[in-house]
Amino acid sequence: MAVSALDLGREKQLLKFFPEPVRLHLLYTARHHGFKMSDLISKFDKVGRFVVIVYLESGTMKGGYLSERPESYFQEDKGAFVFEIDHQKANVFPVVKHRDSIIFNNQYNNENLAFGHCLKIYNNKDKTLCVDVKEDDTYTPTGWSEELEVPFMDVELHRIQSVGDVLLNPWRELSWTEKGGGSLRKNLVSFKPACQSLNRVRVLLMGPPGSGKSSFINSVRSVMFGRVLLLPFIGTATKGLIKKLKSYDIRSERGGKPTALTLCDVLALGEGETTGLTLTDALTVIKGHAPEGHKFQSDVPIKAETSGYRPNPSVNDQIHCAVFVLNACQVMTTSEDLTRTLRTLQAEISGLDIPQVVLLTHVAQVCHAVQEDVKFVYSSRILQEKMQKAAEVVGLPLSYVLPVKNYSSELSVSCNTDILLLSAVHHILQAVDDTYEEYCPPTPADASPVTV
Ligand SMILES: Nc1nc2c(ncn2[C@@H]2O[C@H](COP(=O)(O)OP(=O)(O)OP(=O)(O)O)[C@@H](O)[C@H]2O)c(=O)[nH]1
Ligand SMILES: [Mg+2]
Repeated sequence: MAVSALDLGREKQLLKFFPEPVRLHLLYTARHHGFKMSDLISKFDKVGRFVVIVYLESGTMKGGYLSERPESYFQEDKGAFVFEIDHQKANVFPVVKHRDSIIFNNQYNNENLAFGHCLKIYNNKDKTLCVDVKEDDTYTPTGWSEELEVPFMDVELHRIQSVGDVLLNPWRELSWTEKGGGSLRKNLVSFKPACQSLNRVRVLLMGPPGSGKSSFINSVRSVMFGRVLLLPFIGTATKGLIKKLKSYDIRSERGGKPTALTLCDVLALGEGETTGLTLTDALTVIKGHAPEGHKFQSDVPIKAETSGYRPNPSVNDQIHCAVFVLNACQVMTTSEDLTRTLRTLQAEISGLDIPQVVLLTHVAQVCHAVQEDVKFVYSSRILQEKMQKAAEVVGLPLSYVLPVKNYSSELSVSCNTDILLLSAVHHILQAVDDTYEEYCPPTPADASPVTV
């Protein structure tokens, strides 16, 4: 495991350079990951603020701060600074000439990262990591005398994380253990709806294009199969990939018995009644009139004449839980049109006495702590805000919002991602039981005498 060489005293000095309380998150150490520029560059996160530290053999620490991931050859960074810390002093030198604050090159064999000309990290002729220091007018005068290939012991890259990002105590409890995951899985496998007239629970996923409806289905199936499935119905199309009503039974394992859960995929919601899944069609699907495989057309609503139309759907043809799927990365900027569509749907579905929840996807994309480990979902302040917004957009209470991380780029399943997905499924099934237990008429089976 990579461990930082930073001792507490020098870490405190370094953290004082930041006006707000921050903490460091180690991404790279040369000693652990390799003395090559490509190793260092590959460890930058996609977003964030970063600090590079060089531990010189003299005992001094020199380094630089970037308020953004380096991307371009000359990167303007008004917040950049270089610094030096040793046992007597800690000095910070803010950038003066913003335009040249960061010089970056990640071309193969020519990789380098430099803070003006004050501190340059690059590969030497032997393709090993190497550091030059000197004084340069890009930053406030450092008084550093020029030293090429200065002897050093280690180079580290850290991400700067605001302390306020992670709450000390999670605001919802979840057992992040294999045992906890195992019992959630068992619950799903053995689940039988409390209402005996229900054979199975049909859950409809509705949301804008690309929100992760199909990925959720794929992810739940992946959890049950124990490996990430690669299926063709997941896309990156902005206009919506899935056009049909398609129901997926969730099996307990590959080739195993179906659980009582069926997840239904539909055309993405549009903004208003003219594109995407219309309000009329959504309600027709929910009431169970729409046939499996129905191909949606925004301008041709489903009606009695539609091929396969069910005029008298049974309780088992209906949808038993409506799930609004929203992307955590986009929820803050939900358009007025989409908000109106979601709220109208929510109000209409409430009128049908059908439980509703919000599934918030892409949770690892909005918070570093969650990206590191999804077990931080309920400790992440950023995510809490996104969940509050998701609740507001749809018009449901926060307790109805379920965060998930769908499998997207991973090739194998992971315990905590599974737990979060299974927990969402658990809440959906719970919501169905809570609702249907209330008003489901007793079936003949209820009245039959108990046989021992
Ligand atoms: N990182 C990440 N990516 C996700 C997540 N959910 C979905 N994606 C990605 O987002 C893209 C769209 O996902 P889909 O599942 O196809 O979205 P959809 O809602 O079914 O979209 P349409 O069928 O087009 O309406 C895909 O590239 C997925 O891999 C998630 O939780 N995290
Ligand atoms: Mg889809």
